[in-house]
Amino acid sequence: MSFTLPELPYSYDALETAIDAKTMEIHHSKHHNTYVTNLNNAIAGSELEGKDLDTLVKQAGSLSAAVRNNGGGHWNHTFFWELMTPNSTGAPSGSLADAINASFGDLASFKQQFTQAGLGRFGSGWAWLIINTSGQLQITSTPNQDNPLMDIAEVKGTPILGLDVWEHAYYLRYQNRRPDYINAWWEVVNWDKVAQLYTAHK
Ligand code: MN3
Repeated sequence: MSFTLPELPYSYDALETAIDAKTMEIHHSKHHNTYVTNLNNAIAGSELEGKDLDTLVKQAGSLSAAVRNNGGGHWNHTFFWELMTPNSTGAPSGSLADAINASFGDLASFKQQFTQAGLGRFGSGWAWLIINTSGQLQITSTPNQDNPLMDIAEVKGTPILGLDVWEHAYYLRYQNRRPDYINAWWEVVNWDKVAQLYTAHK
């Protein structure tokens, strides 16, 4: 069994308020697709073939760079697409909102700290909101296509929100202006999905 590129849950132009259709198309059909292809090539004929993606990612430290980078790339992008929607509620509600307020003060402070994690990631990588190994919400970031599920992650936990801050995620519209990209991205966050993940993993 090999890995396949998942369909987006919306059209390429659905997030236009934050991310232009051309960027979405290239990001999904070229970048993500390449991670899938390279992952399949990297595990073909090896003992890793047939293992599920979570299992691979969690043992990243003992994998080749090709499997770690492309497996992480496939996991991260599959996750990222689901965390955006053209019908964002704009803010979390219920137990997720309570947990964010308890951990970060209020939503504005959370957004500011998460944004800072994305801006502070030098070069390419991701910002994350995770449930850490103590069961607490925590903001972290990872380089390249690493993620907090990986055994080699500096801060480990289960991601419930993630943001791609590679230049390929925003360069066509925003060029070097990563802060503008992150600022606009908040408008398309799928808070219902974040809440689902929070409830499932807390
Ligand atoms: Mn990307």
